[in-house]
Amino acid sequence: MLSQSLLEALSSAQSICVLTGAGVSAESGVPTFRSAGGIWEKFRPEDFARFESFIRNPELVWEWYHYRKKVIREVMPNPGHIALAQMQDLVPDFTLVTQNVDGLHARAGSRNVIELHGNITRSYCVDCGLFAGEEEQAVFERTPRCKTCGGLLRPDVVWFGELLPAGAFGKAMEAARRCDVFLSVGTSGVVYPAASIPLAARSAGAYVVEINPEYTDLSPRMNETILGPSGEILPLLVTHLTQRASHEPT
Ligand code: BV8
Ligand code: ZN
Repeated sequence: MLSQSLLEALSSAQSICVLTGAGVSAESGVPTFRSAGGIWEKFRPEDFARFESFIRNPELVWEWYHYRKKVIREVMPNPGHIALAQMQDLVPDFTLVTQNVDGLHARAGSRNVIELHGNITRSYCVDCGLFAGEEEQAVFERTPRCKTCGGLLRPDVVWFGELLPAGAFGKAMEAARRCDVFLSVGTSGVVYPAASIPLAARSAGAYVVEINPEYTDLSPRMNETILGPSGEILPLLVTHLTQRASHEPT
């Protein structure tokens, strides 16, 4: 199933970097944004994931995030998340970068995940900046308010036109530039600057593999695209890396 060139690249890889998008959570039952049936079909990304839209109609934007938080509470990590959590212990240098805000990588056991677009389980006050506690999160008020100053709470995610968390993008680019194998998993590659990370890996000489049931905007720039669901493909890579580990001199 895996190409000879990928098997060779994995056999000698000391450093692996992975970028994931919404597709890696699809098999857990979390709707993606842009593939058929994705949530963006009802909610256009540029309209909903934007601060101006939020201030204009916080209730409507919160309705979308309450829906997504509810979905995320009810799902489990899938074999793709679990494979990435296993992979981190099979090479000396492993970095997982995600565009997802669902926290499923950490729930699967991945450590030090670089969350480029924030995390939907955290909210903070737009006026005083204070983060809301878990208990405040639990209440699905239509427009949650800050307990300290009464300001509007917002999800701790990166909206269009907003900067990524300080340092996150730089750390991701460093990992991409030093890795031997780069995996771009479950992302349509349309949102920047995240989509430039696999391209940086490619130009730095990594073997770059895209894992997605469909071709994407990035496909022509990859070393190869494996057309399949990440929940099936990623465990195959882990099997190969595990076999390699068992043959290595201890
Ligand atoms: C910034 C909020 C700079 C969190 C999101 C013109 C050209 C280029 C860029 C721009 C431009 N105009 C503006 C920009 C910049 C803009 C941008 O990229 N726009 C795009 C749409 C053109 N980017 C920004 O604004 C970023 N900030 O640039 O700031 C700056 C500089 C100075 C001063 C101020 C600012 C901020 C970007 C973050 C936006 N936030 N969401 C949330 O609510 O989630 S974007 C949203 O899309 C999500 O965060 C998501 O993570 C992201 C990417 O989507 P994907 O993860 O790829 O998901 P998608 O559904 O698209 O694809 C899923 C894929 O999975 C599909 O390919 C499908 O085939 C596949 N799949 C399905 N099933 C499976 C599968 N794969 C594997 N297995 C399966 N089973
Ligand atoms: Zn406040």
